[in-house]
Amino acid sequence: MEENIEKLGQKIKEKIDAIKSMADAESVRVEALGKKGEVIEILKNLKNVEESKRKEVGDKANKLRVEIEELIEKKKEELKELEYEAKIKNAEKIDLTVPVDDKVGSLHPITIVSRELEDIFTGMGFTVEDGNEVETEYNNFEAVNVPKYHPARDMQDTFWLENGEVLKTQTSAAQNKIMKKYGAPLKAIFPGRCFRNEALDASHENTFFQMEGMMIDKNVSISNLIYFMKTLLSEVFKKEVEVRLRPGFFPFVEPGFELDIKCPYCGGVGCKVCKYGSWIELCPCGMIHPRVLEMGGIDPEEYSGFAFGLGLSRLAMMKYNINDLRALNSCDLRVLKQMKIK
Ligand code: FA5
Repeated sequence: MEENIEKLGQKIKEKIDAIKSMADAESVRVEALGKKGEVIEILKNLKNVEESKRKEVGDKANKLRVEIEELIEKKKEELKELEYEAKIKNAEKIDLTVPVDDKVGSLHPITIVSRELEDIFTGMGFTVEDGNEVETEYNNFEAVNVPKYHPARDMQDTFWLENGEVLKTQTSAAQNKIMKKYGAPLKAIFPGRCFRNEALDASHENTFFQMEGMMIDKNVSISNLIYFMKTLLSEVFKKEVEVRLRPGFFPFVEPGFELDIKCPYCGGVGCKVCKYGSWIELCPCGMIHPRVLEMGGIDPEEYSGFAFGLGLSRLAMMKYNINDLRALNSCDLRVLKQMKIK
């Protein structure tokens, strides 16, 4: 009997060596270890083995069962690996030119608003620039006139990396690099993801989007700023939008403003969107501080400019009547399906 087990083991191992496909592997497994498999039959019939030899035969058959299980599993892994390599080598080629089925998904509301703004601004001669998400402390703070230990740093609770860099708290962090890259005159916008350590609520997220804009030239004034913002917002909301400026403090602009829009939903009568205040705070802005121009390599005696930092997430929220900003980052398909816009 023990000799038979050895011979059987030999025979099964030869079959395992010859396996060429997953189907082969499965049939060898069933033949040996299935309900009526050869090894299982030995175990089932142990009661018929002479008592003195029963334990020894049982141990051997069990050992063989385990060994075969392992060998077949190993073979399956090898086959998977070969299949994968073959796919990479030749078979699967993806045709990137096949038209996308645009009924399956949709662009995210923030992407839609961002692209809409990019179209409007490029039509007015602005370039669209990229910014980093990880920034140096210098670009995020010092270069926009927020020195170390200045109380203005407290306005933005920041995520610091171990190497001393930060997750960008504002798109203004790209101002210095863009000034150095293009010099004056320049007209640029730079949308981007920002991060702050915030107490979260319906209008505050720890990860949100802003769109920065800068125009620098000779004789740029606040009137230019108001003109561009009015044109932009009227296009976004598809109607004439009334704006007002209030004084606002940002260390990198002088004077600085908060730009509010007359609520585009109720026309200023008062509603839930404007919290019955008639105006919505949307876009801090101002004339770029001479020191910031200087740090960007631009002569403030010759040039002036405006900058603004539009809250893109909040604009998307308003445009699409979303009453909680957190829904935009939720990645919850049930929520995003309701926002399927284009
Ligand atoms: C700034 O970030 C300035 N860098 C803007 C600026 C640029 C001013 C250029 C002057 C010149 P503030 O912290 O207010 O400012 O943010 C700008 C906008 O980003 C806010 O009006 C708001 O719409 C949006 N925002 C700020 N924090 C959050 C947040 N936690 N969640 C969602 N949106 C936010």
